Amino acid sequence: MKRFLSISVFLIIFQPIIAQQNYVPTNENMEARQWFQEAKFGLFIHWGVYSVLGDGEWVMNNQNISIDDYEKLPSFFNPIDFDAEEWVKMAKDAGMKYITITSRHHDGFSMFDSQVTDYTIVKKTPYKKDILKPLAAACKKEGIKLFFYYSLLDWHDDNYFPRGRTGTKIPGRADGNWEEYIIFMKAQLTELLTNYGEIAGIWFDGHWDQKEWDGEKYGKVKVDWHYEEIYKLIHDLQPQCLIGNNHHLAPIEGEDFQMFERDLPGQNTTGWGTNASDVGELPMEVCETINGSWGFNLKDNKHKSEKELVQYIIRSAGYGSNLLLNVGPMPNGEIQLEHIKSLEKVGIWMRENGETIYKTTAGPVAPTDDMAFTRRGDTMYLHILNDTKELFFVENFKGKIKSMHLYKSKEKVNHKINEYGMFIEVPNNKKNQIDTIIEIILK
Ligand code: FHN
Repeated sequence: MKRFLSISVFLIIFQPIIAQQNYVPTNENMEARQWFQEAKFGLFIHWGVYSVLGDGEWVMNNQNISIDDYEKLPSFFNPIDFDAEEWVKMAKDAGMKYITITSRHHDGFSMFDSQVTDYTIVKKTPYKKDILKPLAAACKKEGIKLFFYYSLLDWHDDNYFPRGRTGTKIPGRADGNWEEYIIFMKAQLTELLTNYGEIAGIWFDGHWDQKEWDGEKYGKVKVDWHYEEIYKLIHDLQPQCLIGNNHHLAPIEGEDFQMFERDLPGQNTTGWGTNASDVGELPMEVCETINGSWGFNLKDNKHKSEKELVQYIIRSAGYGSNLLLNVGPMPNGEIQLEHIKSLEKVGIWMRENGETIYKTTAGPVAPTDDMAFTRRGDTMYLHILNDTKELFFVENFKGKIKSMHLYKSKEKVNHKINEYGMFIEVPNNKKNQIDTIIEIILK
């Protein structure tokens, strides 16, 4: 049904971002932040009806699939091999401490039982079941925390109007009412935070869709996202629930963690990421794909090696950040075998070396291509990642060292510190292909 732009929408356009005013996190929230900061590794899951087409989660936009045609997709989505317990065990065995799953992505399809729309897995697919329910139960059973990804942007709902920068060529979209859209999101968030037990966090995405873009840089946000009300609603329903928003900006008041997409904090290698000056004080999370795609992509064989995955965990931890590593399950509910196997290998590494990652903070020197530091109290771990020289140099290292040895064998490591930094002697035959860990005890 065609709906018209209301006057109130005109009035709210061009308003600045208004965040949860004077937000004081509760004790539960502060404890949750601490847990999050220590957790270091989580599983990201992008799963929706788009998986049927095997062309990623942006397929609706990329192929300009009309609303009518896309609405046929749910009838092909019947994930009879989905086993929530298997997914959770896989994550746990990989050393992951939490799972973040797409409850609703940009295609606007709800993967849960929502009463405020008919466009849901329960009402529109032959599967007819809510997948978040068994996932929440399995997570609870295994002691894994659960976060819900929630898209702010929607290519399906007419009320997502004014339109954003993306999805503009999707045929069949009508004008709607922004305020109705906000009411809808609040109702869905209430469902997500009421019907699935304790939720560790809400992971927002899509803010950037409403930013002006001149082809080179982003400009003003065109709408009022009502963050103040939305963030307050979440914290009122579940005070411990951590709010993160993938807006690529400095944290907005009311948020509890900051995320970085395919980017180590402050690097902005993508060009559209977060600038170094916008890195805040909140716990951090870097997200990255296990191959090259978020949603299932049949032709994507860029599977990352064990070395790449483990080194990304280490580099993230070297910045004091978590890594949220993504898989895109197939439409039958299975995770690709290549990814299961890679996660098994990562799990073995984490069981042997997790002490140097979990519960650590960033080290004294920022990570480089060749190394990263992690630290817990007076113990520092130097992770040598890509070095073949026997004399390894850490520029700008300062600190008084009590002892230094190889993490595994406990063999003593010779070193020297001068005004330029620290020289460490590690014979090549003592080096590990993925990570040579040196334990340093400070005085
Ligand atoms: O558009 C999304 C994309 O599909 C995916 O969900 C990633 C995950 O960080 N975030 C958005 C792009 O910034």
